[in-house]
Amino acid sequence: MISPLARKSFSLLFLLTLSFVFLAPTIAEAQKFVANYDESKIPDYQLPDPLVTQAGEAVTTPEQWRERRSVLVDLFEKHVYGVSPKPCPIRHSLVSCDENALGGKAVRREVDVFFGESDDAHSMRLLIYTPTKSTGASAAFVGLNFQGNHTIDPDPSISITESWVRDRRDDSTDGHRATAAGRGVAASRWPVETIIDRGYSLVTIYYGDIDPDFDDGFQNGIHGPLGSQLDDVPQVHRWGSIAAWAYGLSRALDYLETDSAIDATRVAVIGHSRLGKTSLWAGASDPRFAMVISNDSGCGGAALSRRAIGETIGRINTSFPHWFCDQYVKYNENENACPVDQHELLALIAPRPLYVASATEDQWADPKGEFMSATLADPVYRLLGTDGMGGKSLPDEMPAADQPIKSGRIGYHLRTGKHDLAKYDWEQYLDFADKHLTKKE
Ligand code: GTR
Repeated sequence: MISPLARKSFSLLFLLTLSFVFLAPTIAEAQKFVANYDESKIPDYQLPDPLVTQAGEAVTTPEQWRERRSVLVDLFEKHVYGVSPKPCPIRHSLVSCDENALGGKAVRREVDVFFGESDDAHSMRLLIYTPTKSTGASAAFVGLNFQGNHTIDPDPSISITESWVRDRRDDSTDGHRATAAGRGVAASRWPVETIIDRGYSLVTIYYGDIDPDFDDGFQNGIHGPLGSQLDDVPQVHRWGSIAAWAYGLSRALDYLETDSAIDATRVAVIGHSRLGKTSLWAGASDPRFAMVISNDSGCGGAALSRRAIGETIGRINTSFPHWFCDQYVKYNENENACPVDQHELLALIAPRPLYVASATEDQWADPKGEFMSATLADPVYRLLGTDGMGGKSLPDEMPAADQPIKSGRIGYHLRTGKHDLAKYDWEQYLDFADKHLTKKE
């Protein structure tokens, strides 16, 4: 005989099991991220004004902006990208030189730049093309690449990176190492010959040389050897990978200041996607970059976080926990609490030329949010005496696809096509550079 009490407990257990079986998948489902692409479902938000101090006072002069700027840099460090160490001394060594690259149009060099003076200092390899016909030092584009320097051009004499690489489904990688099959696979993103023909140098570095792109608790790459300098900085505010990559770009610029073939006062920093987030932070945190280009940088780059459309802070911190500082997690599904938004990152680049680009099929990166961000940086550019986006007033609407806005200090275009760095993008950047990076006599 089963007692009434035992029967009761049995039914309770049965009910609990049943609800677990049916409810657990529903809970998991609810936690699964579903991107919003509907403008009408954007949560209410209020954007911070770059020209209003944290104490609520209006910033009306370039002097006041300088103060405001340093507060904003500090906020971006502590809440978004993390605090980086002070610049370390660098040393460099020439690895290879081809005076007859691209059929004689360019000199191609590989230069290792070391983070520190010691023999065992961590290093990154710069692949440098300079135009042979250039008289004197040339302006340059500097950008990180995703798969290794050997992937940007099929030239078999470019060394294959020995750093950790993300495994691909093809034969360009093998057990997190790059293979010769990857030579030139990213060439469409790096029109070296066109850049050289237009009179510019190109400097590119594999981003994994600086910091391998996986979450290891901020230990590998330069995080390990340089991180000890941040002992006084609370863990939550220490640099993530984007800050480390940006730090690498600044050390590359330190080297370029010593390279007589390149005019380091005329260097544009360029990046696509996560490396576009990186070029923006590099340009914002290092005012020596004379021009800044963000190609499809999206969430944590040029796009406004508070719109929470496409990729969100919560989603990016879940997929890539190592890109930002740990504090940034506080703003997962809580964007309004973040003391800054990304238009203020763009404003930090003022008055230097800034180009933001989006692509029609890249809704994940929120093209509209990228455009709005660029327009919201305009008042800072105007306060500093430039023409901002150009024209007397700002465009009310996004430009149509393939109709670049590039007459002012802030450029923008929406390219037809997918998330990529394409020939069309480069054509606009080269025109923009012709306008802004020409030598001042
Ligand atoms: C995506 C990420 C984007 C962007 C992109 C990339 O997976 O969600 O923010 O950075 O990667 O870098 O290719």
